[in-house]
Formats: sequence, structure tokens, C-alpha cells
Amino acid sequence: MLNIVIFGAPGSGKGTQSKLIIEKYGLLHISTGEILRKEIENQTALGLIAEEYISQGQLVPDQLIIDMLADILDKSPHSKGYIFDGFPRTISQAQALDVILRERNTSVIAVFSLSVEEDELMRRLLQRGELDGRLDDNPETILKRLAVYKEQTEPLKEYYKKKGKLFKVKGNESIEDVFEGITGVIDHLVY
Ligand code: B4P
Repeated sequence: MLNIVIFGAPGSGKGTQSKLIIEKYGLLHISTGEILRKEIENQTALGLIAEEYISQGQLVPDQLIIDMLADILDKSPHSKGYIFDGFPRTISQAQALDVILRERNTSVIAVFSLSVEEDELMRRLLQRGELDGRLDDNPETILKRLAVYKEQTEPLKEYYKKKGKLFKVKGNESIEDVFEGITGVIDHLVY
């Protein structure tokens, strides 16, 4: 199975690149952020909890996310592979993902880390906030999200580097150029 993680700060292009990758390789897109936003829209029990955290720029508690993910994989076991977009975001989530995939006789083959400077991240997210009105795309919450990213998510780079699975990609280029960088690596790994 072709299991890929797209990793980066808020606004680095994870969702944008994931959509292009699934089209090219026919993978299943799992965006924990998108799933949580649907739960919020439907005002489910999980959505009500998630809303509190997301509106404050905080991560939703690990166990809720891990259970949600295992449930999704159980419902779609026949995919060619998965794009994990915005997951894992903590070391505990990464360890849980390893276990969940091992139980299904598969593993992550590559982790793409998109790097973008902070002022560009801020610019993109503020622009999206104006267009989409997302509850967490406002200046105060964006700063909080960037701080949470540095503290809790960035250490994952080392986790995957040690496993030899980390591929760094410059995320500040055009959407097409970033995509070309990613597909170059995937094609090399797969074919
Ligand atoms: P996400 O939905 O993952 O939100 P995000 O980090 O902002 O990234 P997204 O993928 O949406 O945006 P992208 O960079 O593609 O998470 C939202 C929240 O949910 C989190 O803060 C957290 O609270 C919670 N959550 C989600 N997963 C969780 C987990 N695993 N554990 C705990 N909590 C979790 O794009 C941003 C903008 O940039 C777009 O407008 C795009 O058009 C633009 N853009 C992209 N690439 C560009 C490029 N190359 N050039 C110019 N613009 C570009």
C-alpha cells in the first residue's frame, strides 16, 4: 500500500497538495482537520469537543483523534493507500499510527515535510480566512496554531528522519512546483 504523510505548519499547503496527490495516485484522502470540521458542522458529540480546541488554536486530544482514525481505516480497508493530511501532529499520534498500520500489515512509506516561512504562512491563512471564514483563520488563533506546531508537531521531523522516511520539500514555491517535487519522490519510491 502507498501510505503517505503530508506534514507541515498550518498553511504550508498540506490540504492543497493532498488533493492533487490523490487525483494522481488514486489514494484515499484522510484529513483530520476536514473530518473535524464536518463533525463541528453536524454538531456531533466529537464536533462539540473539537470546536472548543480548534477555536483556541489548540490540538484536539490525541485519544479522540486516534480512535477517529482507526474507525475510518476500518471502514475503508481496501484502499490502494492513504494520504494522511494533518495527521499525525504529536509523537503519540505517530506511534499510534505505526501500531494501527502494523495491525493492518502495512506502514508509512514517505513523510513529506513542507517548509514555508512564517510571514508567508500568516499571509495565506489570513487570505483564506477572508475567503472561507474558517473559525481558526484569524490573526490571534493563527499565532497560537504556529506556536503549537513548533512545540508539539515539529519534533515529528526527527521521529521520521530517524526512520529514514522524511523528505523535505520547499513549500514556498508555486503549487505546481511543490507538487512536482513530491511526485518526483513518490515515483522514484514506487516505480
Ligand atoms: P487542518 O485542517 O489540518 O488545517 P491547516 O493546518 O491550516 O492546513 P490546511 O491543510 O487546511 O491548509 P493548507 O496548508 O493546504 O487543521 C485544522 C485544525 O484542526 C488544527 O489546528 C487542530 O486544531 C485540528 N486538528 C486537525 N488534525 C488534528 C490532529 N491530528 N490532532 C489534533 N488536532 C487536529 O493551505 C492553506 C492556504 O494556503 C490555502 O488557502 C491554499 O490555497 C494556500 N496555499 C497552499 N499552497 C500554496 C502555495 N504553494 N502557494 C500559495 N498559496 C498556497
